[in-house]
Amino acid sequence: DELVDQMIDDLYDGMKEEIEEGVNILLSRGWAPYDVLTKPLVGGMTIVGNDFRDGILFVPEVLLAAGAMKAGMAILKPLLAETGAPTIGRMVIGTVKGDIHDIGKNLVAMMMEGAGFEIVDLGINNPAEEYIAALKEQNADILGMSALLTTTMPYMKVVIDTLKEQGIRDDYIVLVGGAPLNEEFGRAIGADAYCRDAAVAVETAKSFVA
Ligand code: B1M
Repeated sequence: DELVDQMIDDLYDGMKEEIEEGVNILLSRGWAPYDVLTKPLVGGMTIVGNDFRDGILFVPEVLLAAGAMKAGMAILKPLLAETGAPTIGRMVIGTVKGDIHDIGKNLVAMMMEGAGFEIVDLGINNPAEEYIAALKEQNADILGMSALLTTTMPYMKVVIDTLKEQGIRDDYIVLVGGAPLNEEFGRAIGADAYCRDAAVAVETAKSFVA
């Protein structure tokens, strides 16, 4: 699709308005919101990530791309959350301490909301105390943690260990996700499940609360 290719280029170049326009055009052509999210937006961000890794793009450019991605997501959010599903559980979600990546976490929050979960979004850079206070205050069922850096993902274990020390680990379903994680890591730190992407997070959360 020509427009999708154009949007991938526009995302790469951080062209916020063009992304908004492209999202609206795809929707008007009858595209499902989830496909608009995954093909041009997540697809574009994958290319940005590769070039960032390879030293072709730098933080300022990546921030612009992230801004364009967020603008597109803002249009899709109400559509993804529009299922009218009854509330099936409450999740506290946030990115771990030391980590400021929030696009993936926002996407998970959005899709979970669409599936009927109530979401308490703690944002980025969360210490264990922050998660735990929110879990208690909000009487949540699920804890979701996101990490995008190999240097911050071990902090997830700190949070789980703190829950254990307080004797409340088993009061919550703990789901973890983020690009550098895998199944084995999830098991090793004592999470209930690793979620590869937002759709898997929804399915996994549903399977636990059902
Ligand atoms: Co950063 N960054 N970044 N970055 N960045 C990565 C992660 C990196 C892989 C890029 C690279 O080198 N290829 C690399 C990490 C390398 C490593 O750890 N081994 C990296 C680096 C090094 C850094 C800095 C250290 C760079 C620097 O300053 N020198 C710095 C760190 C700052 C910090 O956090 N302390 C940094 C900064 C930034 C920006 C600020 C410029 C920007 C973030 C903007 C923002 O988030 N608001 C940024 C971005 C955008 C990226 C990449 C390009 C894209 C991340 C993203 O949004 N992906 C990323 C490269 C990459 O991942 N390929 C990169 C799209 C998103 C939809 O996917 O987040 O994976 P993702 O989420 C998925 C799944 O992982 C899963 O579901 C989501 C949806 O399907 N998931 C969950 C995620 N969280 C979940 C939680 C769940 C369940 C599933 O809970 C239940």
